[in-house]
Amino acid sequence: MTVTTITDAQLAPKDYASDQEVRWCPGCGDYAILKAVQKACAEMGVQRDQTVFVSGIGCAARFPYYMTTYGFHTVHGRAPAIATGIKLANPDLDVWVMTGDGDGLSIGGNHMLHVLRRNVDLQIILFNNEIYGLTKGQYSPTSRRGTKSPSTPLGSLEYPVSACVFALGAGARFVARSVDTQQAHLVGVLKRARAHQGASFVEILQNCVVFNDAVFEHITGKAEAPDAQIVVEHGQPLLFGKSKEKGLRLVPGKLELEVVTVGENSVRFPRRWACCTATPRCRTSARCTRRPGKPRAKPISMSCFVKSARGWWRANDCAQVRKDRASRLRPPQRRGSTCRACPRRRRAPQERPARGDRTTTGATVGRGAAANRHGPAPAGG
Ligand SMILES: Cc1ncc(C[n+]2csc(CCOP(=O)(O)OP(=O)(O)O)c2C)c(N)n1
Ligand code: SF4
Ligand SMILES: [Mg+2]
Repeated sequence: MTVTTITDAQLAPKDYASDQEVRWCPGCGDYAILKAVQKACAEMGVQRDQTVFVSGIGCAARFPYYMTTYGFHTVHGRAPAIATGIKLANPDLDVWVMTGDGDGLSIGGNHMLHVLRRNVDLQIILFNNEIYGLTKGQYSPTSRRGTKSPSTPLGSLEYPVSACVFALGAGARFVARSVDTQQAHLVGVLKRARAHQGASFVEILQNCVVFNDAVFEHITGKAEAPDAQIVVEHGQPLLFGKSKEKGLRLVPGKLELEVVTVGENSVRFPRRWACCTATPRCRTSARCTRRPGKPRAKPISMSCFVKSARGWWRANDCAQVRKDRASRLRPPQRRGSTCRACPRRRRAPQERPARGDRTTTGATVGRGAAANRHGPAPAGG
């Protein structure tokens, strides 16, 4: 008889799906994200018993229930702190933070900032639906200006935060953006996020069919996507458009991007990417003849657009924590032994001043801070 052992390396996406009933609204983008994560896990051979999904509060935060890995549904905005603790306690675990735009950038904005700054080795997946879904549609920090919601009935006045720009500002070394419905792209991004050592930040544009339906239609719609998305690939020019006929380039001599058309005004792919030298009247060059027309809308970037090495948290800080933990677990010092920090001999316990003795400063031992602040306690006090 042949006995087949199923290892996690052979698991299929459905093996990462738990038996819990999925309670998102029908049509919610969260389903597609769940599917993509399960597919990515299967393709990467993720070990279920070595993986933890940590979430805060919100619709997105229900995620850990639906995975057959370990999981924590924690406190609003605090998933990064709890995930940091988990990673610290066991650096070998694969820890994912699943958060929403409200959870991660509103109440948890501070925690998000610091987990990225510390470069803790986590995958942080932010479901951005530009709304508080769970609490019935209030505007969130990513809602665009003018969003009408129960908490902003006349339209929101604030300018939104860009999740990716926030992450870059916090010093994140891996920042990516994808879309719930673009499965192939999303799975690829998730795999690269997991492969990165250090904090990986992935923003997913997620459709909330109930409270903010079609809010990303101008980016994700079939007709709009070619002109609105730019898929960033390492070492490749930033091309977009139906037949990749358009591109983004730096305006020569300026830290500014402009949209150009390949083949127009001497723009060629890819060698002349830097400047259109044969066009005397262009704004960017005295020799450029191109008359700048109406500025074209710039597409938003997709994929991983920052990835560089930096000392990551496990290597530096976990070593420090392990050292500290080891020193705490060391057997207690014997009486009268030498102090490890200085050549003095430790005082044996019987040499320590007894409760009520006066110290050299005149304070009384053993009566707490108040007794020391206010001098010796009255007799019998
Ligand atoms: C301390 C605290 N404050 C407020 C809430 C109410 N609350 C629950 S979820 C949520 C916002 C969730 O929005 P988001 O993170 O965008 O998740 P979504 O539901 O959109 O997936 C809020 C404000 C709470 N549960 N706890
Ligand atoms: S309220 Fe929106 S985000 Fe929440 S489950 Fe329903 S569709 Fe999804
Ligand atoms: Mg939200």
